[in-house]
Order: sequence, then structure tokens, then C-alpha cells
Amino acid sequence: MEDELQIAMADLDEEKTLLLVEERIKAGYSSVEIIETCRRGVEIVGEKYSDSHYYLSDLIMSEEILKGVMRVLEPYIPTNDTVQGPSIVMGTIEGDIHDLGKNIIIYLLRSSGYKVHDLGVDVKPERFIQAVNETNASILGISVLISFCVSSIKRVVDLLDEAGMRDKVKVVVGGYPVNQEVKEFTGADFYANDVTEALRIYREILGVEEGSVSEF
Ligand code: B12
Repeated sequence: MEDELQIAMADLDEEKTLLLVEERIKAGYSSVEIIETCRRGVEIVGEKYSDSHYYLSDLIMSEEILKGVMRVLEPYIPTNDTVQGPSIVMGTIEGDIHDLGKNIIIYLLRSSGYKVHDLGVDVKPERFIQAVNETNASILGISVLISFCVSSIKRVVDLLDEAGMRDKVKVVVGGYPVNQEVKEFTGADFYANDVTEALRIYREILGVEEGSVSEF
């Protein structure tokens, strides 16, 4: 079904996108619903880029608009200052600099009081292992948007195995190209390519019940 906000985002119409976001907040839509609609719009931007209808400058524009959407939404995202649950390490895999999706997930987890160590982008497999060791994290979230970088995620899982740490860490892969096949190839435990599924997975791992105080 065509959605006005999704279309405005796909058309890179900044003014209309932000206006519709404000309207949806007032109408009672959740932040997660709004983010997801915008993400689908940005997905169309990616398709138009693949078809050569959009250029790199349009990808950059979509980044700017999405950041603007997050600035509008942030005051409406409920926060919980009590630090809770196990440590989580997150980063974008080596060779990949996309971080908007990762940052949204980190923002939502931190808002719910979880301790997230953000390693940033273009993170080498060895650095993920080092960070898990340093922070005693039991959840490792790895973001990937560039397909050819997927093999480096397998390397992270193999290194965890070699270090005898595999059983202690749940590995979650996320990003536009991930699917069941990527999960199986990399040896990850879970995968998500939208915000709703990402939060469902974290809830499941953290044992957070829907409707509880620590829910995202
Ligand atoms: C915006 C954008 C950019 C921005 C990135 C800005 C930034 N700070 O991230 C800029 C302009 C810098 C950029 C650069 C490039 N990009 Co780009 N980019 C995109 C675009 C349009 C949107 C990505 C995005 O932010 N989506 C919105 C967020 C919210 O969605 P998301 O990332 O999927 O994240 C959600 C879920 O996946 C999930 N999630 C994400 N991470 C994680 C992690 C965990 C642990 C979990 C649980 C969940 C999770 O939750 C998020 C919330 O909903 C995509 C198209 C697409 N379909 O994704 C192309 C795309 C990813 N880019 C692409 C390309 C080719 C490039 C460039 C190589 C272009 C170039 N010629 O230079 C460079 C990459 C350089 C590099 N080495 O990384 C291709 C990749 C093709 C491929 N399959 O390999 C795509 C698919 C476009 C296309 N169709 O061709 N890009």
C-alpha cells in the first residue's frame, strides 16, 4: 500500500517528510512505526540509485532527511535512565560506513536503559572480539549494508569460536541485505532488516516481556 510519508521520503521531499512526521506524532503513531515507514521510503531511494534514477548526492540527501526525522522524533521516544541488563556491543562491519540504521537501534536501546558500546563504522573483526572481551558483553550486534562485506561477519563469528567465546555471546546481524541465508552463512544467531524485528529480537534475548517497564 502506498503511504504518503513513505512517498515523501522516497521523493526526497524534506519539508513534506518532516511535516508528515509531526502530523503522525500528533495523531498518535509510535516512533517505531514512523521510523519504519521512513526506512521503507529510503529503501526506494536505494532502488532508484541502483536504477541510475538517483545519484550519490541523493543518497546523501536521504541521510540528511532521515537525521532530521530522528531529531523531530527524539523528544517523543520514552527514556529510562536506569542502566539495566547485560552489556551490548554494536558496530558496522569492516569496509562499510553506513550507520543510520545502527544508530537508530542503539538510540532505542539506550533510551530503554541498556548499556550499548558503539564501535562505530568500518570495524575490523578482531576489534569486535576485543570489545566483547573488554566489556563482557553477551550480545554482539553487527550492521552491514554493503553485500560484499558480509564475509567479514563470518570472520567475527569464527574468531569468537576460536577464542572459545561463541557460547557466551548472541550474535545479531542487521541491515538492508541480511536474510536467513546471510544468518546461516555467517553463523549468526539472529537477523533483522527492520526496526520492529530488531527490537523483537533484543526483547527475546534480554527476556523483556511486551508491555513491561523496560520494553522498547
Ligand atoms: C543513506 C545511504 C547511504 C549514505 C549513508 C549515510 C550513513 N551515515 O549511514 C551514504 C551516502 C554515505 C552512502 C554511501 C554509500 N552507499 Co549507500 N545507501 C544508503 C541507503 C539509501 C539507505 C541506507 C539507510 O540508512 N537506510 C535507513 C536505515 C534506517 O535502514 P537500515 O540501514 O536498513 O537499518 C534498519 C534495519 O536494517 C536494522 N538494522 C540496521 N543495522 C542493524 C544492526 C543490528 C544489530 C540490528 C539488529 C538491526 C539493524 O534496523 C534499522 C532500523 O530500521 C541505502 C539503500 C538501502 N536500501 O538501504 C544505500 C546502499 C546501502 N548504499 C549502497 C552503496 C553502493 C553505497 C556506496 C558504495 C556508494 C558509492 N558509490 O560511494 C557508498 C558506501 C561506502 C562504504 N564503503 O560504505 C548500496 C549497497 C549495495 C550493496 N548491496 O552492496 C545501497 C543498497 C544502495 C543501492 N541500492 O545500490 N549510502
